[in-house]
Amino acid sequence: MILKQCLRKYFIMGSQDCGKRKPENILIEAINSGITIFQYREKGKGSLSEKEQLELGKRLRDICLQHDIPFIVNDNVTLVEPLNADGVHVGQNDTPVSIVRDMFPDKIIGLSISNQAELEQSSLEYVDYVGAGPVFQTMTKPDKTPVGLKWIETLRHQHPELPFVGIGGITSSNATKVLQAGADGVAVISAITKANDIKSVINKL
Ligand code: 3NM
Repeated sequence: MILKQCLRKYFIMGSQDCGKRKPENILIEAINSGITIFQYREKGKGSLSEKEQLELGKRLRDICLQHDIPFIVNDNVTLVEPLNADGVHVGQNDTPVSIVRDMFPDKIIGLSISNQAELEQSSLEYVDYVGAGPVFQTMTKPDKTPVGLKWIETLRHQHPELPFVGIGGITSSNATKVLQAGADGVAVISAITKANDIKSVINKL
């Protein structure tokens, strides 16, 4: 599948996002409901040790493989090879994308870009897609100020062909606005991990 299509419904999850539910079960339900790509993001309060990350990562990786869903890891480049990930997503303060590209010439590389200054300092030539946000206020990253739909419009205007997703505070109620503003897709954590009815949420994304 071409990357822009893969980005359409981008699900991100780590064990810390799942409450009492099993990450494996949430992932399977999300895949059966129509997500198009998955990122394993084990991060922050309640996240697993490195050894446990590797174990859960392998189980989630296998589920994606069985269903032909691209599997991306967040930040941690040391997980890419052990998990045989399809790609890695990094932030502005993680391993620089030029180095990530040297390490993984053929993998998908994603980069978070939240504003014009970050855009100008980013080496887009090494990047396959961008995550733009937080579009709206989000409890998953409560300290980050939302950049709004304006940033989505600005990024699309400046880079008409760049594959990118909006991220941060996106729900079934506001996803359409993010797409209309120019994003190729929407990336969500809590809209899916906290949903009572995962299928219904993903249908509306
Ligand atoms: N990155 P939710 S916002 C992981 O702006 C992440 O780069 C962001 O979680 C960014 O869907 C975010 O629960 C959190 O709002 C997304």
